[in-house]
Order: sequence, then C-alpha cells, then structure tokens
Amino acid sequence: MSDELKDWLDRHGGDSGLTETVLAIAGGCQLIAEATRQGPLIGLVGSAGSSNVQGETQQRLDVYTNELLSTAMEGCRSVAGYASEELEEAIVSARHSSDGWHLVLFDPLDGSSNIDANISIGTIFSVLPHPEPGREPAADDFLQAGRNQLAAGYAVYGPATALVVAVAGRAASFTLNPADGEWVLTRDEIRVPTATREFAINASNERFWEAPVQRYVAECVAGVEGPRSRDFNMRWVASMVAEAHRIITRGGVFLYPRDNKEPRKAGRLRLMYEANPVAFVMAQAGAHAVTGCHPILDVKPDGLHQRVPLIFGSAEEVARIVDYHADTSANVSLQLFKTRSLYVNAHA
Ligand code: AFP
Repeated sequence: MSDELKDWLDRHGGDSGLTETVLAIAGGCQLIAEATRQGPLIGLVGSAGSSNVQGETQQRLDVYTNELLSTAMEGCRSVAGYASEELEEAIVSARHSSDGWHLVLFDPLDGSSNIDANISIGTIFSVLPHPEPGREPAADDFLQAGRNQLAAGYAVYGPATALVVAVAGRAASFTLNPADGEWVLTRDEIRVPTATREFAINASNERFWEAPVQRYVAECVAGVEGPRSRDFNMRWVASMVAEAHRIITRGGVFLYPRDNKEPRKAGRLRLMYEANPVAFVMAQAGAHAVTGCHPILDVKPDGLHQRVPLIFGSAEEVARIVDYHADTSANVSLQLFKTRSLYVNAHA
C-alpha cells in the first residue's frame, strides 16, 4: 500500500509511465528498511567474504539488498533491464526485456562502512528511458547522460526511513510508516536553500585534494577571520545519501573531489548510480551538482562503473567552487591566503 506515493507519481510523473517503476523500487526499499532494522538479529552484519566488481569487500547487507532490489526489478513489467553497483554487467529482465520501457540503475546499499556501527545508510536509484522499447536492452543503452533521467532518488534508513523521489521539475520526500507500510508524503516541492554555512568533506584526504578545493575548505575553516568573514560548520557521515538528505533539509555543500590519492581513479563516487541520481534530485530542488568544472548531468558516460569527482548542494557555494576551479591563479591565492590569515593569525 503506497497510495500517497502512487498519487504523487500519477500527478507529476508525466507520460512516461513512471508510477509502476518507482513503486517497484519503493517496494524494494521498504524490504531493505525492514532488513536494516533487524540487522544483527537476522545475521545481516559483517562481511559477506566476497568482493564486487570494483574490488570492494561486500558486506552481507550489500549482497542481500542487491538481491531484494534485483527481484523487485525482475517483477516489474515496465523495467526492461537494470544495473547495480554490486553487479559487473547490466542485467536484461528475464520476463520484460522486450516489453519494458525503463532501465533502472541502483546502489542498493550506500554507506556500507556504517552498517555494523548502526549509522545511517541508504539506497540510490536512477530511471532512464529504454532507447528502443520492443527489443532487449544492450549494454550501451545504459550509458546515457544524467540529463536523460526520467526519475531518480534515494531512500535513507536513519531514525526514520525517508524516500526522496524526483521527476522533471519536482522533488518530494515520503516517510515510511512502519505500522502500515505506507509512504506518507511529508515534504513536497523541496527547495534547497541557496546559501549555507555547512560543508561536508573527508578532511583526512586534504593533502591529496586539488588546489581549488584546498582553497575553498581553507577559507571555510578560517571562519570570521578569513576571506569569507563568517564561521562554517562541518559534517561527515560517510554515507552520501545521508549527506544529501541533510542538504535537502537545511542546505549545505558536499565534496568528494578529484584527488591524487589513487591517481588512476577520476573520483571516488560512481557516475551512473550515485552521482547522476543525486545530481538529478538536486537540480529539481534548485541546487547544483558538478565535477568541479562541469555539470554532472552533462557528463557523457563511458562505463557502467565509471567514477567522477562530485560536488553538490546549495547553489551559491557550488558556484563559488566552480569559480575557484576556473581561476588559474588558485594556487597562488591559496598560498597568499594561507600566509595572510592562517599562518600570520595563528602566530600573531
Ligand atoms: P560504499 O559505496 O562502499 O557504501 O561507500 C560509500 C561512499 O561511496 C559514499 O557514500 C561516501 O560519501 C563515501 O563512500 C565515504 O567514503 P570515506 O569516508 O571512506 O571517504
């Protein structure tokens, strides 16, 4: 039963038949919410003893949630195929490859390192059009730019379970009522505040960041004495979904920039099922998402598991970070700034 979610999708989902697909994803998220709630009681903690295609150790919950969502996608008439962080190749639906009209990509469990510590985790999804419904989808059919997404969103399994769904021009948040399994509409027409004083970044990587990001964070940390003339707050949950939800709730900016920690990787986060869906949600809510220089939604994909640098959130802060990337004197100003306010003030 998800009457409020169904009504919302029927009203705002346009004519691409999204209701069925998003309800199937929401059904999968509901099962995941139940599984995460029980966690250790049903043995869903700890390593599964296997690795995924990116070579990352899979947790039991990664494997289980991938199965739940895969089953939900197999059972959905509108889904011709699907792809997951946990699966090397895209999967063609056994029953609906030739009559389904959507392709779904998902990260079934974002924030795996949080599972055993009982910290918020989530699921992220992206719905793309099948370019030629009527035939089996091919691997390349999945490699569409984020702008093509028909719908995207995420579930966050925190103190409450929230499902955020975005379709063209609109984003809304639903809260799962565990008593009856209903997704209750709790926030419609989400708008992310354009200004913020809160940023999220894994600061332990600072020495590996590119100069524009070092400059941005140094200026935030300098607070009222620095060039921004105001104090900033910092948060890091290590689950991008939880960060995204905080940002749509009260504004903020999230950065997982390109760095030279592992130079062969373009970034940490995956384009197709992490960056694109979050960028789509942000765009419908008046926020921005970029690689540093370019909108995420314009990145032309070249692989299912491709990584990208990702910076998203309140429009004014993201615009500032883009400006810093465009500013070729960024290295120089970082030096000047460090000399002027961090070093001199600290030793004054
Ligand atoms: P998983 O994809 O393994 O669940 O990792 C989550 C994540 O990709 C993203 O949600 C976090 O922002 C990021 O990793 C946290 O990574 P570190 O805290 O290790 O930098």
